[in-house]
Amino acid sequence: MRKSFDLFFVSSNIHKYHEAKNILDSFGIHIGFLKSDLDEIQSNSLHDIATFKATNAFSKFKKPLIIEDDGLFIDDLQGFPGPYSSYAFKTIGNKGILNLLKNNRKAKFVSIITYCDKLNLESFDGKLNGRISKTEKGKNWGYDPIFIPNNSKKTFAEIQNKNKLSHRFKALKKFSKWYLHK
Ligand code: ITT
Repeated sequence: MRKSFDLFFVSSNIHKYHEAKNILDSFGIHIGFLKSDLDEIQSNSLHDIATFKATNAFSKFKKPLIIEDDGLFIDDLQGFPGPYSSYAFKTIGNKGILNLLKNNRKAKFVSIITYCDKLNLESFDGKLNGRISKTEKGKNWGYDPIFIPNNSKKTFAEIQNKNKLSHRFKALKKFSKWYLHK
């Protein structure tokens, strides 16, 4: 029998869902997945993009849901790819990013989680500082093989505890606190 859920994660990206599910399970919140390629507005603000995505998803599915918008912001590239992280990954990829960098390798990952239901529209952010590695290390999705979180020598793709410290974990922790008391 199909399990029924009170909350759904809407995304085209199954990796984001798997990580969000793992994190939210640890807070006692169980989510279903609605795979959908949501329209995105072009904006320099992850928050505005996330709000648009969430309201759009709610008008499509009419169920309580969360969406996530992420960006990798690289200091030496004035914050690029930022809100364009998905497009940059699909076009120039990790090799293209590595080719653009010289000495300053500081970067941060940002996640915005937006919840939407009939009555609420709420966003929660998570930020994680780190740096871009000199070469790709380890195998995992997206920018994981080139992002080294602060206080680590290993990339996200090489560490075991990504879901305990990531930008996604931080945003979902704030969300969980709110959701469980709403
Ligand atoms: P949606 O359908 O949910 O929008 P998406 O993949 O397009 O899926 P984003 O617009 O949030 O999602 O794109 C952010 C991109 O940043 C994403 O495609 C990955 O390439 C990258 N990214 C985000 N979080 C990451 C993580 O934890 N590890 C590696 N790469 C990540």
